Amino acid sequence: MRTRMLLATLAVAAMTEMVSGNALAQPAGYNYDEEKVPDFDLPDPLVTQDGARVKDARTWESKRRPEILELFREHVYGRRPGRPERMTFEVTSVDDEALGGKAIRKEVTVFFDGTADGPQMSILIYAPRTQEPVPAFLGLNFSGNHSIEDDPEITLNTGWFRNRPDRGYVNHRASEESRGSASSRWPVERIIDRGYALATIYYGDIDPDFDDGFRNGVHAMFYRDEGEKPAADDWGSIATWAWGLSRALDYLETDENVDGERVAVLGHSRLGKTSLWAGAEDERFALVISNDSGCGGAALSRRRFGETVERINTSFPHWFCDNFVQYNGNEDALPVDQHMLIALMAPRPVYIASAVKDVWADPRGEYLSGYYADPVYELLGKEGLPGDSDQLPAVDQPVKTGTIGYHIRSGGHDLAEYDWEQYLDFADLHLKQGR
Ligand code: GTR
Repeated sequence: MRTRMLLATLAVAAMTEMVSGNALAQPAGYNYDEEKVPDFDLPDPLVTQDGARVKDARTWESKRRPEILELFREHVYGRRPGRPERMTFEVTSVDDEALGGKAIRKEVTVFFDGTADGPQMSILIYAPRTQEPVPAFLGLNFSGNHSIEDDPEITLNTGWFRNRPDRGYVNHRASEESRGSASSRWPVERIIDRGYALATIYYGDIDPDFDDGFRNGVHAMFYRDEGEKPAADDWGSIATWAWGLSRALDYLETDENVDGERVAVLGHSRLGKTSLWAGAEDERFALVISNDSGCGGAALSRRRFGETVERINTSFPHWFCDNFVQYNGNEDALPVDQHMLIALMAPRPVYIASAVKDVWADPRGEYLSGYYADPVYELLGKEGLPGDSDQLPAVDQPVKTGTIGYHIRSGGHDLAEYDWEQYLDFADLHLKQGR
């Protein structure tokens, strides 16, 4: 797996602050030139730490997969606790006639420590009005459950938000004006019409997205001692959000409208990094989708194209575990790269999506993760990425017939209706056909 060589460490330069969810301006001082991508060696997903080649599914499952998972926990995302013993669920609202009568809408509160004043998250669920439980998409949202649909019945989230006065977020709080402000990203009616349920949670319910030394959100439950310092391999925010997705799946497994064995986890950008890590940590997720996840998500770190490990650890010190900082400007020392994260989904279906203008996220690096994960799928008897080419497919020409799906869409950094259409087709293939 020799590609091209490391020339120099890219310095952290002019930091243009970027607003989450906007078509991103590309900060200056980073590499956007394919010719300047350094040569590098990728660790082989099918060679164990002690140098033995993995030749069968059994060795992958019993030895190599657990080894890779541990490496990501220790060096990248951090370790997480299990399911809290005292966790409880409470259905707080149900409307059997939502969306003009075609859907059931409900809200469910998850009390992580079983107490009403402890940490908690609210799941908003839409499901078609059918007799049978249906497959579902589960994804975190950036702006509150009330932002996905302009509906006064959805509880307005009272937690901390990034200010966006133009969308009704002022003084770090959401106002009535913010209802439906993210509806372009959540085509609820279309999802229902295609026979799927949708479940979503505000990511800040699980862990507010700012650096507070791993104290707020659900971390509070696990660091009781004031002076206790989180360990270098303790969970960062991405691992915490991913843990929240597993807790939502714990609930969905009990919901009569949803088939808990057919839940696709999806996320955009930092929440795409999160959906990938959720799928790696929790094999109950039947399908995993990364939308424009970039650095620390689907993009290969060693390419140092667009956002780098150093830049992400500097701008967002709370996203990864503290050990990840060792790889700032030192990507070649990483015992993993992100193709191995994709390989952790195998043999389950995974879809990676990029956008042409989203160069900060390195579309080619996102594609290559799928490409280099493919041998693991082949070993497990699945067609991974169709075509077996290391060249990006044409724009707006999805590759969606294999177990690894991919597209590069025209336009910028966003979760668009086009993306959803491909995910729905991919889900039809893997979660509906043959059942
Ligand atoms: C950017 C960050 C990206 C991506 C994005 C987002 O500022 O550099 O890695 O996660 O935010 O989540 O919107």
